[in-house]
Amino acid sequence: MSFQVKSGYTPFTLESVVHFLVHHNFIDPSSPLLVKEIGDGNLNYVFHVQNKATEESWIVKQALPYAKVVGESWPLTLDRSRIESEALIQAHSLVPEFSPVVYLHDSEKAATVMEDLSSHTILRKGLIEGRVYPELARNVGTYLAHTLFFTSDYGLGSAKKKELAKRFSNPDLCGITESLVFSDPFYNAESNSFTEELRPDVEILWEDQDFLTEVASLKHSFLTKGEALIHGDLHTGSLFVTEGSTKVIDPEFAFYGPAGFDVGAFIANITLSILSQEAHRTDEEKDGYLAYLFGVITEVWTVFDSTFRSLWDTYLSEDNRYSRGYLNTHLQSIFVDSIGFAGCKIIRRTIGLAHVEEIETISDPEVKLAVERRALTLGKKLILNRKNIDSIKDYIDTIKEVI
Ligand code: SR1
Ligand code: MG
Repeated sequence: MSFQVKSGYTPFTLESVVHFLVHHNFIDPSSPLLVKEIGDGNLNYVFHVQNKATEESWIVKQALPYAKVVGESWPLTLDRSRIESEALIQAHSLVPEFSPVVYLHDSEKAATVMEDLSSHTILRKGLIEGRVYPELARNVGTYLAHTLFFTSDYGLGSAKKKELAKRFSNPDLCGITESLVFSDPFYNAESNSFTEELRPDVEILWEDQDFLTEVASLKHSFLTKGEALIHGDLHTGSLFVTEGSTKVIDPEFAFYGPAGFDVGAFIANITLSILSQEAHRTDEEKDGYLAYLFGVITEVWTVFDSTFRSLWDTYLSEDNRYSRGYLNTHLQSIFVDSIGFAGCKIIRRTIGLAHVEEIETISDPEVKLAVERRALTLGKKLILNRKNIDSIKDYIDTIKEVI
């Protein structure tokens, strides 16, 4: 397999990443350094470089010319590295408190040097450990409202929005989502992966034509609804948290897409955490922790909704002044999309290519199977009933019916 990469590109080693930082004047060649590769995602290398004398540190994220999770048989554009760095810079300009600082992007090396967030934990891991993040829902709701409003026609004006959209054409990464979220889990695709005991449940999904038509309708929205510059992969592995701080990372899937895709991704991944809790908490802990997670879903939507309304009231673009009365309809459409996309995401993480740690680490096969069955039942309900789920309380009640 050969790749079409720029002539100066080679994947970094622990040594060459240091040369790269020296070349860009971040460090002196004589600095005493600690260098580690810490990437645990599906696609990239992530290096942590620390100057032991000054304790300054950096993250260097480098794209590989293929999907690391699959191997060299799945080539991927290195341009996603540029898209990611530009999306981070864009988010930082709107919500600096929720975005890491980008220090430098080198397009030849497909590498970005950014703020080290080692003091933070990946949210998915924190939720597996049963941690509580009191600011999380408010921060994510605020992040979503600002990024999704200010990059839309309503926040930016239609001409500027079209200019911005030119920089975020992202066909390779959108192609991954189109396959792994909206296509492969819904037929007998090679990329799927699930235990044999789940097959009868999966085959029921594959044979339900009304259900497949609803999935096709959601896929059509993903393909065509260029509402806002979305993160595109806002799961709990794309959030770095402490008790008081929330940072959104990894926007390499960013493109102009449906606003509900980001909201739905976050809600879906909190829902997967909810479904898996019976395996991770003791009976005494479980109810309290579930109440916290239900509260996160409720609050993220209510904060998103109220913040988006107030941004609309204050900053609606001049060219959309006659659309002012469209707000309720617009938010209702984002809500319905969010529920449907959440359903697709819950199903893809259960039977598709890339699963989630909170379910994969369940050691009792019977408990794991029961959790996976509930995930499929819930995902299907959300997709089929999304237009009748009228409020975030209805969404929570739908999860409660299933568990
Ligand atoms: C081949 S990449 C698999 C998944 O990892 C990313 O986080 C995205 O969710 C993608 O679908
Ligand atoms: Mg990622």
